[in-house]
Amino acid sequence: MRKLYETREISCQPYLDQRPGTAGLRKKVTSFKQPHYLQTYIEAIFRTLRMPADSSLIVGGDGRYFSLEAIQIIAEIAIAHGVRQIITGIDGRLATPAASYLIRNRGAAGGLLLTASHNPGGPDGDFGVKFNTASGGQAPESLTEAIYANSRTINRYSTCDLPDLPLSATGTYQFGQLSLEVTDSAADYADQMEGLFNFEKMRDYLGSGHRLAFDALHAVTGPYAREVFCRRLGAPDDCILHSEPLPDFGGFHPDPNPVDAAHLVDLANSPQAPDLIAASDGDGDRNMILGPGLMVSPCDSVAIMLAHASRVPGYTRGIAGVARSMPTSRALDQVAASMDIPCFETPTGWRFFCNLLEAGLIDLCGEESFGTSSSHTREKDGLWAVLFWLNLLAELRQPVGDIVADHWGRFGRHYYQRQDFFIENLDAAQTLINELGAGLAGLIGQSVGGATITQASDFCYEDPVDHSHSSHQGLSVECSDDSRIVYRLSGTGTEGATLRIYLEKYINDAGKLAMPLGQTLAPLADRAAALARIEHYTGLSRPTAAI
Ligand code: G16
Repeated sequence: MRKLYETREISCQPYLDQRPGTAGLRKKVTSFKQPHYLQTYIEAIFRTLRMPADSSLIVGGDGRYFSLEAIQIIAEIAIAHGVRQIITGIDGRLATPAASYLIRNRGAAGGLLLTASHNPGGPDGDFGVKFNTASGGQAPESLTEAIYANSRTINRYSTCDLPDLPLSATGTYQFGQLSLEVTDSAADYADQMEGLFNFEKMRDYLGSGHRLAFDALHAVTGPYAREVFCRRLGAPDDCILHSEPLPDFGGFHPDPNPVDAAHLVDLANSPQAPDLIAASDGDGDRNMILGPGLMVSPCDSVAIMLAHASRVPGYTRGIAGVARSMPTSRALDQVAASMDIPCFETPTGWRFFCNLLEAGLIDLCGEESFGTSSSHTREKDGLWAVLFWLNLLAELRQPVGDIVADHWGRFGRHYYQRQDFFIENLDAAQTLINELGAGLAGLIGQSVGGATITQASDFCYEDPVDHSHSSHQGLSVECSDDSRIVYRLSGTGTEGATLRIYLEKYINDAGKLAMPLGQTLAPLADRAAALARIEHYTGLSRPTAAI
């Protein structure tokens, strides 16, 4: 009979498909359940990292299907690699921003975040593993590539047998040399938020007839939202919708956007619309902000936050700089320029913000993909963004729509939309990008749809801190009518390919700031489709979704 805690070696065949995408390794649950699949990847992480003996590790995630089995497997491999402490949340649940905070706060060697973020869960859904470094931030590209290279060579891994881990309540347990701590990360998180926002003012606001609706989409944020909004801010229990975390997210697609969370757009457009409506995603790092009659574009949201940052206690000391991903609209740049602070343009993927945050070059950053955060953590943070807006509403006592309209009146409006084309054939999608990329230089000076192409480039980035280079990070076409089109392939899907087309048109004419979005961008969408010959390569004449 095998002895508990005794390290043993298991032989296996390497898997060749474990290359992480935009944010960690994401695959179907069925892939992760293949024999030794997760084990191989975890072994590759440990071999690449060579963590110091006696390290602590944060392990946990959005609680999706397969999480509990994964935590058990990871703990057994971790102990065989000398890890002496694992900290996790109740039922193994840790929101991504809370995990990032715990890594930093507890001085852990890093964290294994078990999430496929906004991708659906359940036995036929997706699972994912993301490694975060001791800084709390996502592993940089050089590290994920090294892990991938190692994963292709793994033909044995070290593990041991542990009893079933008791994860259902807080406590500290000892298993041989491993100490397991199950912590209430919602309380830790709420404490951190109390240091950033004016809770008294928000309590007054909510206590004086203003209403909030927060939809946790049956994902990880329910307990956090209950702690923050109900226990600490006095909001009624029923302001949290779908608050119970479920392994399959209750069938929701846990992506807070106007297509997958259309019920919130309906609520915003109804006569009963609360003053602030918000949602987060599977692992709690994305946010969607709505007010009566409108959804705030994530690109506008981060720009508005910057414009009003001095009203929020955590940011009164000033903002050193800001950053956005390349496809995100330039609304943020406009505000940064008015404040005379730098605005960095990075490739898509939160990991690219981490060096800038760590070096103190930026304090606020955001992406079109419903992610916003600040230097308080090294991940994007859904509830933090909702609290920022709630704090702003409590300060300004204006409806969300008026705050947005005032912002456009001051800075002009960046009309913005992302169109997603789901393409079954990955090769067809890659050919489209390759062909468009190869012809970029020839586009400059051409006339399209009444405008002239002024710039066309394949975005590459040099990190200002470590000077690493990342190439082929999206194709950008700018036109003389203050418009821009960006093309890139999604890096978070688990089947086929999703071509993302980002449309942006800047208008600063007071009489034209409230035009219908779709209608305003329709000519640009036609231009984008024609330039990339989308129908020719994919057979698709319309986007699968417009967000
Ligand atoms: C991840 C990254 C984000 C990025 C997004 C884009 O989000 O963390 O920084 O903007 O992917 O995804 P895609 O490559 O599909 O456009 P998440 O929330 O899935 O972790």
